[in-house]
Parts: sequence; C-alpha cells; structure tokens
Amino acid sequence: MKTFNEDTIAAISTPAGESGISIVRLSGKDALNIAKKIFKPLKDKKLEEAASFSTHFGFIVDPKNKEIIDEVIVGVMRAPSTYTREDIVELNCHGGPVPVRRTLELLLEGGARLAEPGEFTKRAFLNGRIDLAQAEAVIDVIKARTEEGLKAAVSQLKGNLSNKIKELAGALTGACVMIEANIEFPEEEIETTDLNGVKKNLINILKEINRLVATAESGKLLREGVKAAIVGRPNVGKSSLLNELLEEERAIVTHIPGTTRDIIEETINIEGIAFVLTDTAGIRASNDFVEKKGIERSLKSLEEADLLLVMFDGSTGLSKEDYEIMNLAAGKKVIIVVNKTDLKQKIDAAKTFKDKKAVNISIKNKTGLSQLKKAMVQAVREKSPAGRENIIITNTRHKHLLQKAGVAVERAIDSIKKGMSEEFPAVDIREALDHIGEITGRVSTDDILNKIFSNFCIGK
Ligand SMILES: Nc1nc2c(ncn2[C@@H]2O[C@H](COP(=O)(O)OP(=O)(O)OP(=O)(O)O)[C@@H](O)[C@H]2O)c(=O)[nH]1
Ligand SMILES: [Mg+2]
Repeated sequence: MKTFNEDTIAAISTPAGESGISIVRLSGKDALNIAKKIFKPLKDKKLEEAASFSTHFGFIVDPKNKEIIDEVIVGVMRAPSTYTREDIVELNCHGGPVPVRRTLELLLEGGARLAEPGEFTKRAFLNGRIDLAQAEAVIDVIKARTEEGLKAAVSQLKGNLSNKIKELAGALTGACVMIEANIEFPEEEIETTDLNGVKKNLINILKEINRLVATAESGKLLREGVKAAIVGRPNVGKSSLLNELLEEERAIVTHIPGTTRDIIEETINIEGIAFVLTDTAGIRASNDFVEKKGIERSLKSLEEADLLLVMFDGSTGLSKEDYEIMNLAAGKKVIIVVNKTDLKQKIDAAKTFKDKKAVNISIKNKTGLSQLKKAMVQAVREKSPAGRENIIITNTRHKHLLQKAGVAVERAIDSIKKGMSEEFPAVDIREALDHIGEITGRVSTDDILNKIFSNFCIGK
C-alpha cells in the first residue's frame, strides 16, 4: 500500500511520571526491523514473523553492551489495519521515566525519528483512514471533560459530521453540474425551470448550512464548558447559591452586604454539561476602595459569561440596583433566580420580567434548586437545533468554513435570481465546495495541517 511517509516515527504515548505501564510506540515501514534490534523475546520467536495483533513477552536489550533495560510486552500490528495504516509496534514498558526514556533512545539510535505532536493521527489522515474532521475529533475525545462533550466528539470521530459534509458537497456538485451543462451546451437551451430547480436546491443547501452553523454556539459550550456568572446586588444569596450548587462551603456567607470581594470560580457538572460558575461581588454604588475593585470584576465576569444567573431577594422587593443589573444583563442569556422564598415575598419576578425564564428558590429550605439546574441545562440545549442526526458543530474552524460556504451559496442564489450569466453562480458554488472540502481535508494545505496537529500531544 502506498503511504506518504518514508520514515518510521517513535514516541512515548503515555504521560510522563510513574505508572503501572508506559507505552512507546513505533509507526512506519521499518517499525518491526527497528524494534527487533532492541527486543529479545523470551521464546526464540522472530518478531518479523509475528502475526498482526499479536503480543510477545521479552526484554529490551541495549545492542551496544547487551544491558537489559526492561522486561516488556510488545504488541505487533500490521499495515493496513492499524491506527496509522502503517506497521505499528507498541512496547509496553514498566511505567518509570528511566526505562521508557532509554527504550525510546534505543529506538531512535536504531533508525526511528522522534514523532511530532499528533503525527500518528496525521498519518492516519494522510494515509486515508480518517478525514480531517475525524482527526480533529481524536483530540476532542482526549480533551473532553464532560459526557456531553465526549458524546459530540465520538459522534464526529465516527464520521457523522463527515457524512453530512459529503452530503452537502454532493448536493453542491449536483447544482454545479447543472449550471455548467448550461454553459457548455447553451444551444440545448436548458429551460429556465431547470435553473429554478437549481435555485431551490441551493436554498435548501443554504438552510442546512445555516442550521449547522446555529449548532456551533451550543457546540462550543459543550466543548469548553458554559461560563455561568451569579450576579446580583449584595446580600441576595449569591455565595450561598454557589456553595449549594457545589455542595461545599466554598465561599464566605454572612448577613453583611458586601461580603464577597474577589471572584470565586468553580466547575460543576450538571447532566453531563460543565458549568464554570463564578460567584461575584454584589453590584451596588460603593465608596469602599476594595469593594469597588470587586465590583469591577463582577462587571467583567458578567460581560464574559455565556449564561447569567441574575439573583434577587424575594423578601425585599426590587430596588433601583436590581433594575440596573437587569439592564447590564440585556442581550445576554439570563435566568432570573428569586431567592429567600421561605420569607414573606414582596416581588413576583416572573411577572416583572415576563420575557425571561425565572425560578423561585430558597437556599435555606433547599427548594427550587432542581428546577434551577434544569433551567441551566435547557438554556444551553435550546440553542442546539441539532436536527435528527444530532450533529453539533463543536469546532470553530468548521463553523467559519461553513459560514464562508453559506455566503458563497447565497451569492450564487442571488446571481440566479438576477438572471446573471451562469458563470457567476458556477464560480460561487465552486468556492462553497472548496470551503466545505477544507472541513474534511479534501482541500488542505500544510499550514492548515500543521495548525491542527500541533494541538495534539506527542505520541498520538
Ligand atoms: N432566609 C433566607 N436567607 C438566605 C437564603 N439564602 C441566603 N440567605 C442569607 O442571606 C445572607 C447573604 O447571603 P450571601 O450568600 O452571603 O449573599 P451574597 O449575595 O453572596 O452577598 P454579597 O457577597 O455581600 O454580595 C446570609 O445571611 C445568608 O444566610 C435563603 O434562601 N433564605
Ligand atoms: Mg457573596
């Protein structure tokens, strides 16, 4: 089988430090030959004759002085049914830094080259086992911190996004063929209804592209976590809420307004979604120097948040400050949290802010908290018109390319509407195809590949 790489690469594929085992990995056409130079099997079996997916017990021996470095199990996987589609040898060493480093050094002396970050996965891509979107999913699987993030990454790794992209590319190619036939055989007089048909198809393609782009917002949140800031005037119970959600006395709670000064940030997992919660200083006009600094930080946190939990004290009625905070929150995703419902109530926030989601809670009596959590999850999920295939765009690169493709398709539709010469929509559709092709790597440059794979760890 033709592969793009002449050299054989080696790397330590497990994290540094002490562990039960550590894996040194080799990939390339000389993997078996290089491993053979330093591996002495217990039984006199030849490594180069080993069957694919077989394991072999023995020793790593320094060929220069016959010193035994480690006792190992060696796994042999033969091309093309491997991660990289090349021959792969995995040396399972004891997980100490010294045997692993020595083993790697011997492999390098034996003719292997140290792998670059992500180079094993890059080879899987270059050798055609996976496309670029799937390669990018590998790193998302590794870096996933929540179940939902993992689910999205695994779906992409399985090729669900790639299939969708191929479907779109197929439809665009179809439209292009129709238009170009018109250019090449004008005398055949393809009827205007045909161009109308192409226009309709393009409108559907554009809808689908826009729907995918719309999933990117929640996709980013799934991948990176939702920044949720608890904001409100002093003493409404913000720190109490943080502690309650964390199930830990993390922040200081007192009856004195202006207790919290610094931002406290903690991550919680609700239904598989990571929420990065910040407890902030109560927002009010203050002359206290330190408190003012704290409030500045609250405002910054408010601005940067994906989701705001705007808290009110139900027992005191809405003050001027409460309204000011609602103004600051304008344009943001907001959940109104009315606290202290165990006391006599003076406000009905749900009525006052009709268009906003409101939840009544009492931290003291522990009521309303599950409704609040549900509302937080919904606030993220409702942004996710993921469609029946449940494809979510989690990668900003993909989002930008889809947006560019959308603009080009829009231009093509416009040209047809205006009855412009067929060359114009044809060029636009080709441009859209190029953008879409970059997602799966059908169209790619070294620059793009280097940027993507440099985010990986060495050995993957
Ligand atoms: N009755 C009642 N009191 C509550 C409730 N939640 C919090 N409190 C009390 O309200 C006071 C203020 O609580 P905190 O959590 O410190 O309020 P905060 O919003 O963080 O206040 P600052 O840090 O000053 O901005 C404390 O005395 C809490 O015990 C509740 O549900 N019911
Ligand atoms: Mg506080």
